[in-house]
This record gives sequence, C-alpha cells and structure tokens, in this order.
Amino acid sequence: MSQPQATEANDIAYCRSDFPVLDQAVNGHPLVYLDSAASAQQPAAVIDAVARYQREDHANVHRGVHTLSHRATELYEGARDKLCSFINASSRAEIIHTSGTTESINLVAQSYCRPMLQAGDQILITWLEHHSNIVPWQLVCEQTGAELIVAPINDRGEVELDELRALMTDRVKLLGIGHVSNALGTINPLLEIIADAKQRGISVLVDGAQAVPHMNVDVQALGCDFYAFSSHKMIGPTGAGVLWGREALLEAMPPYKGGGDMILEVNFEHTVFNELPYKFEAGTPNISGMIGFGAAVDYLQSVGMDNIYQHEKALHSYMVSKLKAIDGLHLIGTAREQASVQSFRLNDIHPHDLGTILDHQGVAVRTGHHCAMPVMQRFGLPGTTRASLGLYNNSDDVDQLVVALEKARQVFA
Ligand code: C6P
Repeated sequence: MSQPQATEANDIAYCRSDFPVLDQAVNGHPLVYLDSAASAQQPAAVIDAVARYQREDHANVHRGVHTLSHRATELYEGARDKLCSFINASSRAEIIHTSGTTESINLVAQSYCRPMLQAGDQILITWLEHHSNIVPWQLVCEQTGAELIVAPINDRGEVELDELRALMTDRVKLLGIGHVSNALGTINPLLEIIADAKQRGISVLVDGAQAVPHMNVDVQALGCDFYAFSSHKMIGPTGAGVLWGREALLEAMPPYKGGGDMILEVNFEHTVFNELPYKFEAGTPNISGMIGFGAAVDYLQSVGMDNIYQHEKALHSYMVSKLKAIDGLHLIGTAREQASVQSFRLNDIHPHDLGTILDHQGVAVRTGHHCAMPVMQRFGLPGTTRASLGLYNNSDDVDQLVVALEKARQVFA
C-alpha cells in the first residue's frame, strides 16, 4: 500500500496525488471534485487492494477448503477486524457487513423493531434525516401500527434539543438520528442526545454515513445501540457497509435475510442459525468491496482521523468565508457545529442549472434535494447546491469553485 508522506501535522494536502481520478481535466478544466458526501474518491491503495484480490486471490469465502478460498476469507475477515478497531467496537461479532448505510438501517427496522413494536409505540427521528433514516421507519410503522414522530430543527439547521427531549416519552422505542446531516453538514451533539434517550430507556440508532469518513468515531464512547455507515463515503468501494450493534441486542434479534452462510444446520423442519456476525450475512457477500473497505480504513488511519478532521474544518471555514463574499449567495445550513459540507443558493438560479454551469468549468458539486426532502421543505426550497469536501481537497479547489460561481452569476445576470 502506498503510504502518504506527512510533511507536517495537519498538512494533508499531499494526499491528493494518491487519488488517481483527481488528476484529469473535465470539460477542458482541471477537475475540482466537491461531491465527496455523495461518494468519495478512492486512493490507489484501495484500487490496488481490490485489483490484487481479483487477480490473485478471488474465491468464495467461508466455503472452500482450497487455498484461494482461505486467502479470500482471510482478507474478507481481516477487513472486519480493521473496522472493529476503527470504530472501537468491543467485538468483531458486532461488525455486520452490509451493502451500506441503507441496508444497515433497514436491518434494524425489520429485525430489531418489527418484532417488538406494537400499535401506539413510537419511533422518533429528526427533520434533518436522509431518506434512508426515514423510509425504513415508515415501513415498519405501517407494518406494526406504530407511529413515526419527528423533532424539529431551527433556521440554522440544528435539532431543537428541548423539543427532541420533550418527544422522548415512554411510547418511544427507538431514536433514529444522523451523526452529521448530509444536506446541511450539521454535527449533532450526540453524546448529550444519546445520554438523554438512554436515560429514558430508548434505544438509539445512529446514521453515521457522513461522520465516519471525517472524524474519530468511538461507538462505545457514544453509548448508542446501533451505528450504520457506508464504505463508498469513506474512500472505499460502493456496495459495502457496516451495521455495528451491541452484541446482546444482535444475539436476540432474528435474522434479516435467509440463505447460505447464515446457518449452522438446515432441514425442512428447522434451521439453526449461525453465530454472530454471520447470522446477518446471508448469501455470498461483496468480498472485493469489503477488502477494499479494509484498505480504505488502513489509508484513513495512516493519514489520521484527527488530521483529516482538522484539515477539513479549516478548509470548510475558508470555503464559507469565500462563499459569503459572493453577491447573491445564501448559505443554507449554518449550524454552530458543522462538518465539511456546505449547501447554498445563488440568487434564484435553479440548483440544477447552477450545477451544470459549474460542471462546464470542471467543478463537480451535488444539486437537488440530496435525498433529504423534508430538510428542503423546512427551508421552503426545491433544492440546494452542495459543495462537500474530502481529505484530498485544498484551497485551490475552493478558489476554483468561487471563480466558477462568479461566472455562473454573470451568465444568469
Ligand atoms: N447520501 C448524499 O449525496 P448509502 O446509499 O446506503 O451508502 O447511504 C445512504 C445515506 C444515509 N444517510 C446519510 C446521512 C447519507 O448521506 C446517505 C447517502 C448521499 O448525500 C447520497 S443520497
């Protein structure tokens, strides 16, 4: 694996050359990639780990007595060990490999909530949530007669904590909350929120899709019950992710899917399920994706999550100061604690038109509702333009964004 060469603490701009895709022109301009919240780019170390596995070690896992199957299993299970220590889980049995955050949350909705929910019970979420942390709860509420309730947010895009607490009654069985909002970048004060929920006997699932790539996450210190995240947002391959859950809860839950690998014994009368974590991993998994995910964790750790956090925080502040200086630009999402994501509007230019003009200048941003329609409704907008930063971005990228926005402003004047 190619290790990034540190020049000094927090100076991680050197990372950039490890990401081959960034070294190209798009529409005649050097690529400026500001869409890491949708999917982050992959370093050569990840691409090479996947390619090496495909070339030299590919076989099915947990099934074969032959050498390639052993090698594939070792690499695949090695990724679980890396992920376990990365988020400080207490045991590898708690690391369930999934296809991503969406599947992880659906797993909890169907295997943890569905068997225990009754008519009159409630699931509590916030207005900040991504659709993946809304729709699975709607489905399980429809299936059980439970009710979905929603804590409001303020004009900065922060959860109204008093109102959230007031909604935490005996009827609430689970709180589903994002660590970091994908649309607005808000970092929720999770320690406080989780402590309040647990004090009231409420289980907590955290949607960590936008947090794990950007900061140190310690699931034991957080005190939640479940934590979901995706590989492709943390410089790994798509179609791979994790559900972390407390072992005792996972032990008590029925399987989410049935099939091969999640069983110890099958006959037509009865099936004995496999132990954790395999009970929740039916069928041939995304082996190469998980191996790439393991390599992504190695890479992130070699750079250092604290360094990544500090770098992105400084770059976000720089970006905000530059954006504020643009005539007609309105920031959407101004939380006091914000990650490296910034939504905005420019005059009354439709975000899709703005995104297209930016793309013509080589600048990749996301536009639209960001799979968080309720957030857009809260601000009375059909959508925003969103620039999201990764560890490989630098101030030149921000400067190019600003130049492109100024040009767009003139085009639409
Ligand atoms: N957000 C974005 O552009 P999956 O697709 O399962 O890997 O992740 C879903 C998901 C869940 N929660 C949050 C907070 C997310 O941001 C996402 C994915 C992308 O913001 C694509 S919609």
